[in-house]
Amino acid sequence: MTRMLIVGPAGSGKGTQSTRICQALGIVAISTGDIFRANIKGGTELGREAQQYVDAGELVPDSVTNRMVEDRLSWDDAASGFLLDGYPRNLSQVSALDEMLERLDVSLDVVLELTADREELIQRLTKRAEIEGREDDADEDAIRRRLELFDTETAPMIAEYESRGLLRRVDGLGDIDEVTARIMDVLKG
Ligand code: B4P
Repeated sequence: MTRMLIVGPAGSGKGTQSTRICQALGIVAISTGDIFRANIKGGTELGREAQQYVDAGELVPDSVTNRMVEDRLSWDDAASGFLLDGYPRNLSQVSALDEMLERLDVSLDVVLELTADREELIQRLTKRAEIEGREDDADEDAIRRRLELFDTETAPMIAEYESRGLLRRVDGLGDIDEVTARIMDVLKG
């Protein structure tokens, strides 16, 4: 059973690789971004709360996000392992997750960081905007804001997991299969 996080800037391949990792390990992928997008599409109350932030590339308020993750972690399918994609995204979410895991009496096995340079990230997001039409990918200001927030909010939380000895860094450049192979090597090791 594996309980893990995948972290990295927008466009680093988190969502793409999560699906593959979860298939290989037989665990469930929980993506905060996907949950927000599904709720926005479905017009739920959570979607209405999140939409303005997601569209602008801002972080959805911690109180909303933490509540949503705690609820999702209580589902039966998460009892046999999970991969959290896109959460936590700042130090305050790390504290909230620590408390959730303590209540569940479980701990994290590994935190996987995907790296890629800014030019590649922007290229990937721009391409996805053409293919999938995600609002936050189509807006240059929103992309810039997401990358900025990664540096100011998310990088310190990654440093926290590094200090706990949980972090494994994987180069996210190259084609999707190559990156998956690198990740699988790291997870086996
Ligand atoms: P996310 O859904 O997490 O969006 P993301 O950072 O862009 O990652 P995603 O997983 O979609 O993309 P990936 O890198 O796989 O968040 C969206 C928004 O939700 C946030 O801005 C925020 O508003 C909100 N949110 C989410 N979590 C939150 C939290 N914890 N707290 C507060 N707010 C939160 O892939 C990008 C593209 O690259 C894809 O098109 C893919 O095909 C391509 N790609 C991947 N790997 C590639 C490779 N090796 N080569 C070429 N292309 C590749």
